[in-house]
Amino acid sequence: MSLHPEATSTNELAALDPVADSLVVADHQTAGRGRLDRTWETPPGTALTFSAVVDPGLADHDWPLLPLAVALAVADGLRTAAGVSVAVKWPNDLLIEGAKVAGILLERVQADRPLAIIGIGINVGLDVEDLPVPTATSLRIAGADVDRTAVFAAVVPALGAILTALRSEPSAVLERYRSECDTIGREVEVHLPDGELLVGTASGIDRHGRLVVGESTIGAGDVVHVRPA
Ligand code: BT5
Repeated sequence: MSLHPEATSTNELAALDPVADSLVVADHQTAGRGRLDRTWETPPGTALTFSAVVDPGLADHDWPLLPLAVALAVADGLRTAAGVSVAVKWPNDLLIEGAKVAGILLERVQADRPLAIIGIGINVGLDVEDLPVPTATSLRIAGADVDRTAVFAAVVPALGAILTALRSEPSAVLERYRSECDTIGREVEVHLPDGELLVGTASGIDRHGRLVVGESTIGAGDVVHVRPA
């Protein structure tokens, strides 16, 4: 494990020399990254920001399940460490009462074999005035008085466990995701990468981890939960 008092982005650092089974942790990120070139911002000392580099040992067709599985693991870790009720929004946002407490950025890099860089950002000790966006929350705001080390100590083994499960029985992990994903059954707005907006009821998750909305299956997009269907 490498621990950095300050880093641009742990995903970026990990990608410079990706080593399987390593962890890159930053006490603070100065250029934290979200998906699609967005930013992930957290004030110093308040958040857990790290990346795990793993060889998931998956067939190519099961790689799309990885981001979903990681969301289940982070949810498990948060429940264990903080006793909070966490919901998973497709594909891998972790919500408490509809607000985002953690985000995941998964990247595939080619080393001697394909490796996954699993970036995880968890809002731990932020107060309301620290929130980077109004749609965010933190464990502290949710009433959990827990430190970053305890959250890390719960999330890392949960991640190991889900990766083992995914390797041995991907369909069982997908089934668990389907039963836990809070998006299913809701009316959603999906902002697609090409700028298009799709509105409908999310009816399920297909074999490849894509969200099914009406006649469409969506591999990538930003979902807004409108209301329960
Ligand atoms: C994500 O992107 O949710 C992935 C975030 C991954 C962050 C981790 S930290 C460790 C590792 N190293 C990195 O550089 N990144 C990973 P996305 O779904 O695109 O969400 C980004 C959007 O969430 C932003 O555009 C903001 O609207 C919002 N946002 C930014 N910071 C936030 C925060 N701390 N909490 C909640 N929402 C935030």
